[in-house]
Amino acid sequence: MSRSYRIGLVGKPSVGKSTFFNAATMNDVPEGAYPFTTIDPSVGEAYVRVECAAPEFEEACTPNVGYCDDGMRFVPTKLVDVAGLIPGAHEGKGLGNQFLTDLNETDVLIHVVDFSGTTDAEGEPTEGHDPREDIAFLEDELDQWYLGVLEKGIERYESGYTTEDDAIEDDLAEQMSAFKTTADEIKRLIRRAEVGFEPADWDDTDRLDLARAIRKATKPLIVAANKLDTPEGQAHYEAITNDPDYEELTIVPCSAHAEKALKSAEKAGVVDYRPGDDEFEIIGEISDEQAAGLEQIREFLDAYGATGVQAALETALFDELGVIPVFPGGANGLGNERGEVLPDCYLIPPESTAEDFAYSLHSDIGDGFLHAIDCRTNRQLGAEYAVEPRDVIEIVTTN
Ligand SMILES: Nc1nc2c(ncn2[C@@H]2O[C@H](COP(=O)(O)OP(=O)(O)OP(=O)(O)O)[C@@H](O)[C@H]2O)c(=O)[nH]1
Ligand SMILES: [Mg+2]
Repeated sequence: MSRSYRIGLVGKPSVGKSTFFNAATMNDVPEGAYPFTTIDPSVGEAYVRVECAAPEFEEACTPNVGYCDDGMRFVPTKLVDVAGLIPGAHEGKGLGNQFLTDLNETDVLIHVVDFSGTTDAEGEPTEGHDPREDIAFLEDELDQWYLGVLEKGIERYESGYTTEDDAIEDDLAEQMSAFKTTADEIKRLIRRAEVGFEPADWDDTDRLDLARAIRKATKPLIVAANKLDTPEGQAHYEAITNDPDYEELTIVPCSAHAEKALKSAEKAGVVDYRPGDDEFEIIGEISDEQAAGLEQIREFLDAYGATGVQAALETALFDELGVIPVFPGGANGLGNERGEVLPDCYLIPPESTAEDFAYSLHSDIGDGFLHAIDCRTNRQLGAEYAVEPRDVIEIVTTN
């Protein structure tokens, strides 16, 4: 079966991670204006949107998992709400190391940052805090954590603890296996860092640079600029997205509050809202207070195009990680023997080939792979074909 991806929400305390999590998953984990409201990580089901392919075939789909709303598939993915991190977490400060370990399990991170500047480095109320500090601290904290693990790998290599002819990349890959990396990848990163293959020659800067390179390769990250429903948040967002120092960083404007309010109003039958959309419709009786609240949300959507919760999830998974959504189909119609139409939309790893996709369906399908068929054009595709987002593909096998 195709694997499932885990998106991790990280950041200092009180930035809105749990609010984001609840908005995305419609769960009910505690939110609070005090640090360390969350202690144990929660895992929930969120959705990423993929434009459904069925309408192109003039069919209506019957999803196995998730749902389809007016031509938009909502494909489930795992979302993890991690406890807040504070500077020094890698040395055990705050709730410490345990929470860095929770991050091991994730494939990509959304760094939730309080752009309103109303919480300090430890999540306590303040004013005028610069979100740039938070962006830097989290990356430093992760780098220090990676560095600690890397140093252990170097020690292991230098002590000759493992077999004598082990190359450095083998020892590092072994030590860093929790980060889902391989000796080939480590070798590539060492080469790119131009530090040579003799760790005795690596100074502190070389080591930190290498730790950072491994972190970036194994734990891609985007920023959700949260609390943008505040004027201070909007001012910081303007400034930071126009600052050339932040050009490389993907920053998604976000109001977890707005998303949560819209989903709750939808549930109460007061509005018609499809998550991620840039608009909603009021369909029920509302008080003046509710009307004023919804009006503010409407202004937010007009300014930023969405609440940013869906956008952050999809940017992390599809743009930053490069995951490919693909529909298994049939060249003679999309239905299967059970009468289901386009029942699945799988999320497969970046750069997957048609053969990789066959293996992700089942090892027997991979083993028996003959060729694939592009169901839109009925064109035959070879084993090496690079699968593209939203492809509808049938696999033809020997069995
Ligand atoms: N204005 C505004 N406030 C928000 C938003 N999202 C969250 N908050 C508030 O920020 C505070 C902290 O929210 P939480 O979701 O508990 O933050 P957290 O990051 O999970 O905090 P810890 O669990 O302590 O690490 C709460 O008072 C929320 O109501 C938002 O989009 N806009
Ligand atoms: Mg929390």
